[in-house]
Amino acid sequence: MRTIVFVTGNTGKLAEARAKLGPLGFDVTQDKGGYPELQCDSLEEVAKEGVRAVAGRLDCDFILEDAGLFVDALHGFPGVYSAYVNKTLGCEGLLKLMDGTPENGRAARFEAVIAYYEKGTLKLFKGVCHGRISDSMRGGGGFGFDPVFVPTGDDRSFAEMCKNEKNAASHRGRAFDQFVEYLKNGQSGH
Ligand code: ITT
Repeated sequence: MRTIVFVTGNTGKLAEARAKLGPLGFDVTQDKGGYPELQCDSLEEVAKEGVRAVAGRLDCDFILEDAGLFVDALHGFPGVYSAYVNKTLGCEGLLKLMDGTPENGRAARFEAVIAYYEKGTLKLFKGVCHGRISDSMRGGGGFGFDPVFVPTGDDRSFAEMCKNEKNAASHRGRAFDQFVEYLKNGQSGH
């Protein structure tokens, strides 16, 4: 069993990483040391800055992941500000911002960028999941904006799915698929 150190304070992300990687023979351990999330224009930049900070204190290979929800009707908001907006406005606040937006104008996508720092070299793996913002909160699972996000091809919100169902469709699951491919073959990523 190979160990992967995941630098995250988010137990929802950690549980999803374990559900995805555990059956593939990887033991995911959490590092809660964190890193400053600088105000950057893209998830990739946030992740790269995070790696810079963590590489200074950890003496081993590690991953971290930056994710966000991009809502078309809000011109991509909350995007790189998703963690802050989730803490302050929450799902209810997001639904209020979307008040009056018709069904066909509620498109949104989740994006996740995994940064893997391996022996001084950085690799990025990106996953995207398209969907829409529902008109009410549904489901008790998951975390963050899961109760209001319905992935394309399903009628259920992420919070109504079990971890494996969410991982099969989600931005994080897709980013981890590429990461695992890289670990197996030593290729892809950028
Ligand atoms: P880290 O310690 O890993 O940075 P975090 O919660 O601060 O944890 P991010 O900076 O990546 O993580 O913030 C992204 C926010 O976007 C997160 O807090 C959620 O509110 C939301 N989010 C990201 N992925 C999500 C998912 O799969 N389901 C629901 N909400 C998600």
